[in-house]
This record gives sequence, C-alpha cells and structure tokens, in this order.
Amino acid sequence: SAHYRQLDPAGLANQLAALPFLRDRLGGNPPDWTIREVSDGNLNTVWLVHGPAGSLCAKQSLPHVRVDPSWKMPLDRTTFEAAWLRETEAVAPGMVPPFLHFDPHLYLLVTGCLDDYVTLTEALARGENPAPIAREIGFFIAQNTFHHSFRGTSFENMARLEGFFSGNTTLTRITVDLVLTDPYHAHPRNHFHPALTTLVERLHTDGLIHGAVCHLQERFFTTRQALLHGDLHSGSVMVRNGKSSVIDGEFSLIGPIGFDLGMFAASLVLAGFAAASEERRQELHNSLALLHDSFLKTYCHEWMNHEGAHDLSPSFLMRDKLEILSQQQKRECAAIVEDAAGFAAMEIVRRLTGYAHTPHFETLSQEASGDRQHDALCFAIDLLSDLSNAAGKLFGTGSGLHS
Ligand code: SR1
Ligand code: MG
Repeated sequence: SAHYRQLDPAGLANQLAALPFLRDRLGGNPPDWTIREVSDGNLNTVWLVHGPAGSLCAKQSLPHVRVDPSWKMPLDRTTFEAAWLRETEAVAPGMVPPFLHFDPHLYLLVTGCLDDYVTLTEALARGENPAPIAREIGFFIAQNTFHHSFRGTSFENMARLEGFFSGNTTLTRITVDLVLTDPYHAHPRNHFHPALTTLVERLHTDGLIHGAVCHLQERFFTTRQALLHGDLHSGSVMVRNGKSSVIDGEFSLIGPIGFDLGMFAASLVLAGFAAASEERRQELHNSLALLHDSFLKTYCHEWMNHEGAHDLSPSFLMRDKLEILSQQQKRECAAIVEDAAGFAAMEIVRRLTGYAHTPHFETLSQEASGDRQHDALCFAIDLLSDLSNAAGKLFGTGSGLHS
C-alpha cells in the first residue's frame, strides 16, 4: 500500500490520537502515554500502550519476517488476523482480546491489552498447573471450530469464510513449507541438536513416515471443515491466574479441526519432555487427556444442542433418532481426533528439526536438552509410524505418554 510505513512509538501515538474512541480509552494526551515494544513472535511488531484511563495493544505487519529481515513477506497477515478476531469473539466471547480497530493501509491492528498476562510457554516454564488451561483451550477449539463449520453455521456463511480466508496464502505457504514439508527432506532452513542426527535421517528417508506425512498433507488441504486459528502453539495463548486468551490468528484458514487441536497438544507434549522433574512431566502429559475430553464434550454438546437457523443442525434433522445421530457424531469426532494426533506429531517434528523451534528446551544443559529432544522426537516418529493408534497414545486411551 502506498500509505504504508513502519511505525515507531511516536508514529503509533499519532495514529491512536487521531481516533477519538482510542484516545478516550487511553485518556489524557500522547505525552501521558507509555508505549512499550513487546514483540515476541517471529513476524510482527507489537506494542503495549498505557494511558491514565486505560490500555491497548497494537500490532503492525512488517514487510519481512521480524526475526529474519532478509525473508521478505507481503503485509496482509494482519488483515486476516483482524478478520479472525472478529469472527472468533462472536463465538468464544472473553477468550480472545477485544477487537478495537484495524487500519488496512498501515496493516495496524489494535486490540484490548492483556495486562499482566504471560505466554503459556512462559507460564508452563514457571510451573503453572496445565490442567485448567488444557480444559479451556479444549473448550475454545470446540466452540470456535463448531460454530465456524457447516454444522454450526449456514453453508452460505461457510462459503463466505472460505472465500475470504483462502486468500491467506502468504502464511499458509509458511505452514506448508515449515510444518508440512521441510522437516522431511534436507533443507537449508532446518537445524537440530546433534543428538537427533540419526532420527532426522529417518525423517528424510523412512517410507512409513513419508506415507503418514502424505496422508496428513491431503487432510490439511482437502478437509474444508472449519475456520481454524492455524498456529495454536503455546506462544499463541496468553494466561493469567489460570485464565487464557488466544492471540495471533494471522495464520487463520479453513482446514481440518484436528490441525488446531494437534498443534496445541504438541505444545503440551514438548513442555512435558522438557520438564524439570518426572512428576512435572506426568502433570503436563496427563493434561492431554483433559484437552481431549474438554474438546469432545463441548463439541458434542454443541453438535447435539445447536439450534441454528439452517437445515444441517443435527438436532433439527433427527431429533428423535438419537442412536443414529450418536453413531454419526462418533465417526466425525474420531476423524478429528485421529487428524489431531497426526498433526501433533508433525508439529513436534518441526519444532525440533525445522526452522522455528520451541523454547521449551532452552533452560536445559546441552546434554540434557539433546536427551529430552531425542525422547520427544522418538515419540513423534512412533505416532507417524502407526497413525491408526496415534490418538490413543497421545490422548491417553492407549499406552503412550500417560501414567
Ligand atoms: C517465519 S514464521 C515461523 C513460525 O512462526 C509462527 O508463529 C508460525 O508458527 C511459523 O511457522
Ligand atoms: Mg504468532
């Protein structure tokens, strides 16, 4: 856009001051405001702004990847994040920061500020109990995906969502490369701990693993199931006192529900393998069953009870045929959970061997980090090598992670 320029704190203050409702929210005048840059993710600049009356959060796209300015990138990601946020706050109110403003020329998104929240990655490293968060995110994924699927909204609305979000090709390309492809062949962006060398060779050559990856690539592109967050790792969840708020919907797209569920599950798996004690590892890995149960309970409840003003709501279609309804629901849910286990494995693989790693292992010694990453990668390879039993091993209904 001809009007785009990278903002600095003074430029941001001018933009906010020009919008009366944002100026009122902050109170006072720009000299009374403190603006703190808190950019943490890989892609954008983020500031927290505090004034005498209130606060807000501002996020601007950069024309490149923030952590690698040589990697050029179109600016449109905040457009998709703004749209995702507005869709999501309508179906999961209070579980995302409130949308306040979007400037389509500056690619500047303004939301409510999550004062005193920290990323879930940081909270888990500090020893926070994962159980309430796993339950909340299971609930969140179910609400957000069900009500943005053909069962929870009209197919006309789904067509609108699909038309818009299929335009998010820039960030979907990143997912295609970094999650779905690069870790399975030698690529200059890949890097990994030397303790993983033999396993990485397997990732590059093993036919069983490549068969599973091909299947999951097919699920990713042909399962037009719901509007997804698209990057739901522990850095996309902010927490405070056991409450969570989901941010960073810039990777949003229409795809398989299991992609969101699996990516979040992978964060819990990785945090567990990096844990300081066996007890803590078990606590983190046991929370996967809570995530799974909370997702399914909410999803099935919405499925059975939704009274949408359209003809594909199951309760409307077959209200008195509960047995048939429940069989169909079981089939749909089993497919979601199977997808989730496969995508969780792919997310673990790429966070250990691809471009963008997880910070969970950073506090360990080099040797301990290698050992734990090796265990985590073995687990992911085991899931990919036996996809039909992967859901049980991940979520606790089969022998796997759980005690
Ligand atoms: C170049 S972006 C790398 C990663 O950061 C984002 O949060 C996504 O997870 C992406 O894959
Ligand atoms: Mg992000």
